[in-house]
Amino acid sequence: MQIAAHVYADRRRRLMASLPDNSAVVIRTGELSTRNNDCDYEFRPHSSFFYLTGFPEPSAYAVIHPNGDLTLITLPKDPEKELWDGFRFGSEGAIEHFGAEKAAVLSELDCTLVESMDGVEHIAYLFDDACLREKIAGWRDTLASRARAGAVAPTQFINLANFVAEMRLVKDEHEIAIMEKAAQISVEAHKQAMKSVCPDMMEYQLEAEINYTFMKSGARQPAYSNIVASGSNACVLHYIKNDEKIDNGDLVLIDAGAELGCYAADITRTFPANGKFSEPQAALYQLVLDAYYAGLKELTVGSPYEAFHKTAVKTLTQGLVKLELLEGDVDTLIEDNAYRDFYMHNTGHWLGLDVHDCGAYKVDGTSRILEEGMVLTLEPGLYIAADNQAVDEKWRGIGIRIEDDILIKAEGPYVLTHGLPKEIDEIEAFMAENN
Ligand SMILES: [Mn+2]
Repeated sequence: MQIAAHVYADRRRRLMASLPDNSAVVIRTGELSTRNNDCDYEFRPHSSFFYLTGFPEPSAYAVIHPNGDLTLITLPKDPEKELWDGFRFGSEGAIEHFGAEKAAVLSELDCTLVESMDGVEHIAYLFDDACLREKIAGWRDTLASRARAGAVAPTQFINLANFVAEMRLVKDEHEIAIMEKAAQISVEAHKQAMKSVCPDMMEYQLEAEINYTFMKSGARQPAYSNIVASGSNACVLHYIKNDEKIDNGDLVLIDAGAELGCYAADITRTFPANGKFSEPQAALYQLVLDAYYAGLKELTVGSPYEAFHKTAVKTLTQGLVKLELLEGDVDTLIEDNAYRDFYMHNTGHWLGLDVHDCGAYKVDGTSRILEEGMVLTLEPGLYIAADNQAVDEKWRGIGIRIEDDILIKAEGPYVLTHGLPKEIDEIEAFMAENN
């Protein structure tokens, strides 16, 4: 699923319209990174670079000129290198397939950028790219040193981050189509895990079912490191070792999503290794599910971003009091963050090219208002540490999270990750039938 070159051109036009007059954008995708010795990790483009160009190769730079034209600076065509490492588009390919008006190769980077920046007042780049910052300073110095020859160096530097983030926050129809596909591949993977789990298998053996389904379904890799956490490992929020044995009676928490066309899905399900929730597991699970539904209701156009988290926290705190895991007045407990012993993360995050996608959560100090086309996760959870002596023994070591990907639509929240069991009886019936 590829997005057509004219869609990227339109994004560049909109970006330039949001920047001051006589601005140019400079952005790079980054380099291959070494795993060990002469082995590299597979390259994955920088998300904002990819969003603006669609160009997939490492080491590339892009300049968007004040008139909206694109110059791509890429690795050169090189038959010897391509024999070993694979195809490169080169300058001709950059123009033909990616809509660049001009192209250059990396050996021409400095002269191309000095020429591009001459006479441009504002340079917009990502301030967190320290390597690019240093290069831009060098190109500026070169122009300044040529002032008597008529060169004009830029005087203003703008952080590109917020401008691109505002655009990436609202997904277009092409992005939504890819994200729903990534979501549905991930749904299949979680179903496959529920079908395949059995006590005594290793967590990574269950993870294999996830990766197998991603790849078989057309997604080359996960969007982030899979979490397959059995028993109290589920209380470690970013548990990715996945190397322990799944015990009979454990809950298994799987947080895994496929990446497709550089877009992420992000799903968590928690289910019993033996197909049947114990009573305390079911009580906590139902509470998390109640918080999920309470949060879902707040995911509507015009609602402030913070509303669904607040609602989820309220539901969880009420339930924790009812289950006698907390004691006291609900509002006071919320004010005192008492729930944080059991619920220490937020109820969601933006989702897109990055699993924790860009986009400010607050605007002018207040919570952002949800708009049609925004995509976020809804992921309430509860985590009772195995060594928590303050609670009844039956709760200890239970970790639960339920996470779906939600598209904000005019008619209400749309669950991109639809079709994956999450009710207790639904999960138990699905596992009884398929496991
Ligand atoms: Mn998430």
